[in-house]
Amino acid sequence: NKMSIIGVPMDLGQSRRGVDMGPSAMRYAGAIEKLQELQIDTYDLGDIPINRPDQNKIENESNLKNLKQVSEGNQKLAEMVDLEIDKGHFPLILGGDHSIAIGSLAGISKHYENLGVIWYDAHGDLNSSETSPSGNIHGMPLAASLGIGNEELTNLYGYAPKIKPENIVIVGARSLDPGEKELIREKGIKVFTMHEIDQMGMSKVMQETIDYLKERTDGIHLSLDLDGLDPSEAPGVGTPVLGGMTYRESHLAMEMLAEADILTSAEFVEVNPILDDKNKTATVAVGLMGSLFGEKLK
Ligand code: DIR
Ligand code: MN
Ligand code: MN
Ligand code: MN
Repeated sequence: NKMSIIGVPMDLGQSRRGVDMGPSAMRYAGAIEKLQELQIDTYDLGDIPINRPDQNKIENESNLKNLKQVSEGNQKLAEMVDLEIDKGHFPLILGGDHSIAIGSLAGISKHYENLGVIWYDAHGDLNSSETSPSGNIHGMPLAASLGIGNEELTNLYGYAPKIKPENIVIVGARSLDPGEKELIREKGIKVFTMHEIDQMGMSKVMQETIDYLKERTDGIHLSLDLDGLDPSEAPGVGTPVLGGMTYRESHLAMEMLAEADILTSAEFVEVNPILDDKNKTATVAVGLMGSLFGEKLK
């Protein structure tokens, strides 16, 4: 029942400044206190140092923005996550933009044969340098972890791939780029878009997700991008997309995961306090952590 909190103040995987303050915003919204209330033995390891790019030096060896700093930060994160799992601690990673999932998965997946991933997001994050419309690495972590894209990202922490396409479930997608749709089709990745959530209801979507992953994986990571929620309830994100999952649906999803007791690691990303409304999004994130770590069961 030991949990390690790792903050990753990374905002170089996308173009809106401020998401590097996400870990602070979630701590100020009471993340650590919430976990302690739930009788979790919580170790806050603070934030990983992230190097800023040298503004005087233009790097144009690829169309990947801030590639060097993003991969360096992710390398440090992977080492730290790996170490915490070695100690038997549950890693809870606080972002930072979603590019940090590359490091999280690199550190986690060493410990599993068949790591499952629940990708709770408005986006697929399945772009590569070839398909990305933006050059932003936060749109690429799932592809990179599948071994698709630039080698510095795919081979981070010295091995590839980190995950298998059949062990992924994307929940809440409503903004997929053409290259991402093609990859989803080609690899047969399981996706519950907003259409399915509307039609089936969140309860059935999560039950299917849990049943599907439970029988084929030996560990499950939750990667929760706050832009998966509707921007009316989580406005502090860099790439908001209308028509998202509600606060209530998201709590239900977290409660079902708590009840199923299947998660072995988790991360909360893309909280940007500069774009937020009085730290509302970080507060929502902390509330979701409460449900995810068993508030209802206590
Ligand atoms: C878009 C946005 N698909 C891109 N991705 C985001 O830049 O690749 N992911 N916002 O969370
Ligand atoms: Mn290890
Ligand atoms: Mn994302
Ligand atoms: Mn997103």
